[in-house]
Amino acid sequence: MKAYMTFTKEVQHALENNLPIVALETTIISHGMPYPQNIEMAKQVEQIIRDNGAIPATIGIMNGKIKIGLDERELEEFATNQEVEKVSRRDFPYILATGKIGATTVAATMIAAGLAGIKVFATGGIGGVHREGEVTWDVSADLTELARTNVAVVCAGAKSILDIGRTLEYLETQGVPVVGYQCSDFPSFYSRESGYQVDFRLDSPEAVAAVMDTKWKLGLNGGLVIANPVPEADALPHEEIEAVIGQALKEAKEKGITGKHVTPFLLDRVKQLTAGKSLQTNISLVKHNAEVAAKIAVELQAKK
Ligand code: PSU
Ligand code: MN
Repeated sequence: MKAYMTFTKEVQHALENNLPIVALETTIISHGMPYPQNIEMAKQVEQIIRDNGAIPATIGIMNGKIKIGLDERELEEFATNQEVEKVSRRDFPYILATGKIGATTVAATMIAAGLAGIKVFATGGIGGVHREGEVTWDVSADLTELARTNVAVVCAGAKSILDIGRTLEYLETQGVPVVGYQCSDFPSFYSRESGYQVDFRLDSPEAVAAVMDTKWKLGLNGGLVIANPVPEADALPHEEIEAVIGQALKEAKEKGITGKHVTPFLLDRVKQLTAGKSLQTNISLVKHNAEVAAKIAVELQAKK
């Protein structure tokens, strides 16, 4: 896969000089938020990573190449082009061979980051086992990627469009540590709680970096989930969001939405049904994750 990768000068320089780097995904830009909030978010998040001492590497696919680091014009393309496809592990060969433009999910970003030697990745929320997954078998490839690829994913937990209990059970089976960053309850994206506990609570970036470093020194391959709750001021009340999610799930079922279209459909409906309130929450939590991820990347690099 390395033959298909290109690096910006900045990321190349950071890799050669062992500087801390934080990977970022493009699906959140192309399929997770509307324009122009998506491009504003993408730029702000990169700036937050720089302000906290690390180099951002937003990852996406264009012209038959996996790009590690995107310039402003390319970010704008991911934010505006309606043709951008959603790329998970399954989709790399098709998107690369056809030269299409592809936004990477958590799973795909982990693959590219892992190969590039980037160990820390900031996003919004991870995919998981969907509600009624025992019937539909809809289990995000993000979970199988977390089982095999050595990247820590800093996120605000998982949205309750998912079955959070089964998602955590799956991660346990696959040996993926779920760390609560300054929290004991696993956050549910819009809300700081889910009613489920994390496996391990850690309160500093150094402590998180130490667990990551130890996992990989032990030869235990795979990722970690670093769950970082949305800042209090931007959290949405649990009951409010549950009602909206119930409605969105009902519509998805009625419309017969399946496969990779399920998550974008639900995200879009939740946004519409909360009249944009969820968007502000989403932006706030991504920025917070970027800050924490940069601090972890700095501490991890200090161990080398
Ligand atoms: N969850 C969110 N926001 C997102 C996604 C998930 O709260 O934008 C995106 C991420 O890119 C994630 C993908 O990797 O959706 C999961 O899609 P699927 O469920 O089809 O695996
Ligand atoms: Mn799915």
